[in-house]
Amino acid sequence: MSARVSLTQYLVEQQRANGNIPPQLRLLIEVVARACKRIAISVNKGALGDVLGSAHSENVQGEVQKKLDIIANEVLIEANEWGGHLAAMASEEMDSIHVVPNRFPQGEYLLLFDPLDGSSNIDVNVSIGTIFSVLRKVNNHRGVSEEDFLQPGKQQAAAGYCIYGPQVTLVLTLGDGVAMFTLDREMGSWVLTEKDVKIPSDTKEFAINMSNKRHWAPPVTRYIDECLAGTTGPREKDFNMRWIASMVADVHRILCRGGIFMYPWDAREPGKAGKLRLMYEANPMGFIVEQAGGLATNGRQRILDITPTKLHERVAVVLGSRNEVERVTRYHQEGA
Ligand code: AHM
Ligand code: MG
Repeated sequence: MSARVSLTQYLVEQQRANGNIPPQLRLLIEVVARACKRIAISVNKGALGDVLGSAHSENVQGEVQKKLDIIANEVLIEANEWGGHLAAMASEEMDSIHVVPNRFPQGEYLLLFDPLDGSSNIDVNVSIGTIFSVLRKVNNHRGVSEEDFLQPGKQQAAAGYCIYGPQVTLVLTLGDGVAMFTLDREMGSWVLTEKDVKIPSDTKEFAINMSNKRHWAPPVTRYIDECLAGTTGPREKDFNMRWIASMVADVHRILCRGGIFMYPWDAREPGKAGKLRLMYEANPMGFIVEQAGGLATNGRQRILDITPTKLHERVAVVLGSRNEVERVTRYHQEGA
């Protein structure tokens, strides 16, 4: 049997090989991974713990929060605020940033997260996840403000997600490829189970919420209609469809076997940008997908090039297998 490589060993070896993981960043990744283990325990308790159902509160986007949204948010904050690796955190579930309290040392990184992605799946026992993104605090001034977070996604130092599914898997990029770690529940440790993850450039599988079709822009309708036309249509092949309604689970499938994921421009949303959040969902997933050889755009522009104007900004998302994302983006450029 080949030797098992732990997350710690992987990070140490990456640092030796590439020098791209300063001690604060390594601590940050290990702390987030540990927090994900705690969240996994709560997720697994389900109806046996007091974790299911609504918390009867709303987040800044006006969405009703689930108990697990709040539990996961608290676990991530508590785990991360004392270590000295962070200046501040931002979360999909908090109105404004959480600055590391004065009683702890301030670090040089900023952490952003969607603590529990796929909230609508919590109570029905379908895969959900935690998504995170790491930025450097680039300004050297004392203190930290929301403005420090408004950096384009290409400046991320690291990004990852943890999927709570049949297995608990942590997927990580530090800008040098993508690695997957599976949680060994008996040992309580993360074991490297896949490195240099690559998304196939071609696919016959798309993921989109078809019930929104009447709200899409013409380029998206054209792309999906062509997929649905099958072997006698312009694509001359049959496509399969999957929609889990947990971005983490849909992206994970794409990393494992290819595919295209779209949460497009939507005529109902304010600003019509779509549903997903740039800084907690699109940027980290865009970074991971690019590092695995795929592409991520908003239909017109590379996601990682967008400079955010506010913390909770929404964005249209098209990501996954390179040739399909290029096609959708070309249809947007052609106007339909
Ligand atoms: P959440 O962060 O509140 O859970 O919302 C994001 C989720 C994504 O994981 C998923 O792709 C999408 O919302 C599903 O939306 P819909 O229910 O409109 O299909
Ligand atoms: Mg989410």
